[in-house]
Amino acid sequence: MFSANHKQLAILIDPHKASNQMANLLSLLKRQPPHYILVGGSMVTDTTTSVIETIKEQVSVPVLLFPGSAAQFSPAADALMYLSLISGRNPDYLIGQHVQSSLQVYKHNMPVIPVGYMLVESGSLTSVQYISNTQPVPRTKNDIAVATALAGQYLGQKAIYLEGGSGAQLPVPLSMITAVKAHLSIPLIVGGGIKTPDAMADAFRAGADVVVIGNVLEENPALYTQLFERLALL
Ligand code: 1GP
Repeated sequence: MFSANHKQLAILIDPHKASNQMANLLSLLKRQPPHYILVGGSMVTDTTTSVIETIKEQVSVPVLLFPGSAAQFSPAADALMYLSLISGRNPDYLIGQHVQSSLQVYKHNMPVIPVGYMLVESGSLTSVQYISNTQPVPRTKNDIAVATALAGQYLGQKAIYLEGGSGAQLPVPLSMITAVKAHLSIPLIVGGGIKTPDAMADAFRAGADVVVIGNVLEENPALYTQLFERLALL
């Protein structure tokens, strides 16, 4: 699904925070669709399926579940990002949540994309760090990031996600993106704290195959048009 051959933009919608702004954002996404829409977040909500259905009524792109836990499974999505939190040492996010959701995946014949998910220190404590009870990779330790990403690839992950955390103060360091990308043969996803077209372009130039943007569009949906137009110039 994800490609290491061309630059792709993914928009993250957190159903827990979905507000009136979502309608504005969806009308922009309908006009100029991104490559993917991710749906998920740290909190469980009963609106995940209805948010996915609303998105799918309006925008014809793959909608991928990006769950914070097994409880966020929804059969309405097109595929499930099966995240292993490989930067952490919490077995619940390495196998426990997967065991809880796998029978649902089977029952609904849901396509899964195994993703090695790596939290990277981003200036302050993030929700995902707090909720997952794991330590992020230190932002100056590119060697640890590379070793972790390679381990994920060798374990069979189909993509690596370098994550600063939603609303991160600082995005993933560009030198870390470049170092990790240089060692991988699977696609590299980067997200967390990317708030401007320039920051998106920098992440792509550093080596990201997919850039994920969420939080800033909840505050300012109109920024999407600038992101889309900037992507076309890369
Ligand atoms: C979070 O990487 C995504 O999981 C997107 O982050 O919400 O900060 O854009 P933002």
